[in-house]
Formats: sequence, structure tokens, C-alpha cells
Amino acid sequence: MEHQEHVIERYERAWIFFGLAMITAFIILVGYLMLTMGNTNPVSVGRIDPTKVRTEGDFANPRVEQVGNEYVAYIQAFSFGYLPTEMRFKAGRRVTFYITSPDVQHGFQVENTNINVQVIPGEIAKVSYTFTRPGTYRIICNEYCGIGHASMLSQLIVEP
Ligand SMILES: [Cu+2]
Repeated sequence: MEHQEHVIERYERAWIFFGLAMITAFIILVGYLMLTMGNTNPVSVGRIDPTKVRTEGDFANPRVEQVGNEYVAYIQAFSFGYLPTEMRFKAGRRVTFYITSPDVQHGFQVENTNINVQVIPGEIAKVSYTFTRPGTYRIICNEYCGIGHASMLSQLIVEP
């Protein structure tokens, strides 16, 4: 009986070690990606009444604004598309996206970057990114949002 318990403890210790090793590996990996790809962890920066998104405040006028050497974009992710429909940025300048939804949950992924945001009605998501390569980037909804989900696409253009 006593012998059996020792065997179990050895396995438990191995699993605890494995768990800690995985956590350490993830911290190192996330830290490395943050340093090399930019910190694009999306954060919720405030609440908003989803019924007023289309009529009041910054999101009622979806746009890209140039602020000094940087850009600020106010984006509506709705069923089934994104506003503004056209976004242009100059390469090498920091872009801060503010995104919200007037209806249901959506996603905001920019292909070939590590921008991947969950857009929740009632919340304002913020994510910053500096595009280094000029080109056209597809925007994709990664949260199932209804019948038109598969065609919920947009794009943004990064100019040289
Ligand atoms: Cu969607």
C-alpha cells in the first residue's frame, strides 16, 4: 500500500513539473512574439451602449484619422461587414484600432499580422500595430456571427 502511494507521488511530481515547464515555455514564447511582432494584445478600453453605436460618438462616424505621425481608426464590426469600407495607412506608422459592434459578437483579424480581436457588443476593443510591408491585407471575422459570417470580409491598404 505504502509502496503504491510513492509510485503515484512520482507521477504527480512529473506532471507538476510538466505543467510548470509548459507555463514557462508559453511565457517565453509570448514574450518573444511580443518583442518581435509587436505587442498586439487587444484590450477592452471602455463600455459603450451598443444601441447607440450607429448614432452617437466616434463609432457613428467610422473613419481613419491621422494624429501627428500615427493613425487612429474607429471601426464598426457589424452583421455582416466592417465600416469604414476603405482604410489606408502609410507603412511604418503606428495604427491604433478602436473596434466595437452594434449587434452581435464579431472578430477582427488582419491576415498576415498577429492582430486578432474579439469584438463584443457593449465593449470597445483597442489594438495597436505598425504595418511594415505595403500591400492589401484582408480583414476576417473569426467569431461565428450568423448566416453571413462566411462572407464577412474587408480589407485595408498599406501604402509605401
Ligand atoms: Cu462577424
